[in-house]
Amino acid sequence: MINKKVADIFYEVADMLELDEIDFKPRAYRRAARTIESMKEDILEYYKNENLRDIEGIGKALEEKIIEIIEEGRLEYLNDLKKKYPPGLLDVMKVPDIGPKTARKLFDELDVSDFKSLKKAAEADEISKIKGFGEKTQEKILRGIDMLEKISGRHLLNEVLPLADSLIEYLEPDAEMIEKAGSLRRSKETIGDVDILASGDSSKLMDSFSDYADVDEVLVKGETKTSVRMLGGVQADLRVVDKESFGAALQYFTGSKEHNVELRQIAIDQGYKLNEYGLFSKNDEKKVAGEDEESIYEKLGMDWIPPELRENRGEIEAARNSELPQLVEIDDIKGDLQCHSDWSDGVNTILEVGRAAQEKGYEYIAITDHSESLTVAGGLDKQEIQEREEEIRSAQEELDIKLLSGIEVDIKKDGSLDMDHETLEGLDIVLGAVHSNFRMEVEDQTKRITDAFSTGLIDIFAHPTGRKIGEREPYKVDMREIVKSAKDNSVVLEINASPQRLDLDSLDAREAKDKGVLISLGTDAHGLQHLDFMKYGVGIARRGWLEKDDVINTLSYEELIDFLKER
Ligand code: DGT
Ligand code: CA
Ligand code: CA
Ligand code: ZN
Repeated sequence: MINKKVADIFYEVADMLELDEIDFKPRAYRRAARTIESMKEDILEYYKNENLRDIEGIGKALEEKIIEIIEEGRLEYLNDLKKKYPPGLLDVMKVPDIGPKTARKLFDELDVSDFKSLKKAAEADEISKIKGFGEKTQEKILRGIDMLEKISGRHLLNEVLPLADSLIEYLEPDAEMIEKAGSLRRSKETIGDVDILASGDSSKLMDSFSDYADVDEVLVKGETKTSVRMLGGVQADLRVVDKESFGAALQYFTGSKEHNVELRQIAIDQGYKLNEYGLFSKNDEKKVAGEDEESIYEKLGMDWIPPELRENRGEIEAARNSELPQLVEIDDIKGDLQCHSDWSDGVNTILEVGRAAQEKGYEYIAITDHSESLTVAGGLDKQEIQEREEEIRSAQEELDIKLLSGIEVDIKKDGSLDMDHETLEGLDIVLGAVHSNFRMEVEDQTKRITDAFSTGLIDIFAHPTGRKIGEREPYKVDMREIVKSAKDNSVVLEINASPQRLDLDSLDAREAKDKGVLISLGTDAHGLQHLDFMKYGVGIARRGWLEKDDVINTLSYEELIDFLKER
């Protein structure tokens, strides 16, 4: 769809205009971009019917610009804006704490024109000397640069998975076999590029792939591999192999590299050679396996290893000893344990949320609106919690699914909770979370959280490190202490399934499991479409070696209520 391209150009225009300190125009562009981006219909249809102005927020000026993008494939206005300011300033503005005003000032005073010159200026201690900036701002900018370098070129799962799924659906009729490979198959937290493996008529598959509507540019096209850049910038590789070596290729291109290196060594030690074509006997070069993955692992003397575990973190030894975990699956999940309604910052009513969760086949969903001190998110006070109770009761009458009346209570700076204890005790489920004062010393932050645990009122500690991938570093805590205290106080730790959080990450989740701490999954939904994030949370749980019994969302409603009462 061309919608994405138009939206991206409008976002860029908005950012460039903000550099120019124009007040209302950027907002109009940004609003139009958001509308166009979220429309189900292709705006090409509007263009053909000459009714683009029926779209909300599109007047004459924006209509003309959309037509230009559709007809010319570019927008002259944006090109002009880019002549006025270096386009690299858009990258500078991606650093947290740098808005258009700051970017402009850095440009005017220090000639900062792109990410590279920003880094140079910060490292040369030049930024701290600008009036009104200081050491602290420079520190923050340096930290932001560091974080962006880590994520650079990587994408969030919700940006990539739907795209890969539609692509596979589109290619399926041309393929004998087709599968995701690479980090996407391993459910990694972020994705570098999409790897797809197929067998079938190669020239037909490669042609279909290159012709796909969401392909922006074909980078390399060959008989065995074609690489493209999709609209929005995600790269995708399609590899086509013979059916006889599909399993070997799938194993190879699923990775991880670390897992493969280890596996290849084991093959050598046992007198084999392992590559993307198969497993071969070293003496006579005879192929002993390769059509499917299972037979390769079997010949090497181990159980088949689920892709999420293939990181060379002990899975090979476990597979040899038949000690791999029985990983939790999406179908084991009976409910969602974090979501927000329109009582705080969610967009849907409690009934709408309940209905959507019911349609997903859940037994229950916890409504966990924010508490009072989170004013930006419309946090609830004691009175409002009681009013909300009425609405939960009446929504419950309309539903088969069970609603849990809950809260995401703020843990304040001193470790106390942002709600009186009696009210908290009256709720079905209490999530505790840190939403402010992220930059405390590690000892203080840890104590703040463990103090909150020892009130005995917190059932689940939500998004335990507070990270937002590509936007905010985790706050500094001693995770071993947190896990220990969670164990002592029977607090459950959350894997937040929102693709930008995925927090706990898989390593911390595994550490928690090893120490006997239970995990809960919550999508943190603020709109109905977010309820679909559950699969990303399950992916992290699996990467963390978690089994069904480690995750409280696999409990039935009665079991869950008993558990919450007894803990
Ligand atoms: P990404 O794309 O950065 O999120 O991570 P991956 O794991 O998808 O990596 P990618 O796309 O570079 O390659 C896909 C898989 O192909 C990778 O997981 C393992 C395999 N592979 C690629 N290059 C090598 C290599 O040099 N050695 C080995 N053993 N395997 C490789
Ligand atoms: Ca990849
Ligand atoms: Ca790749
Ligand atoms: Zn939260």
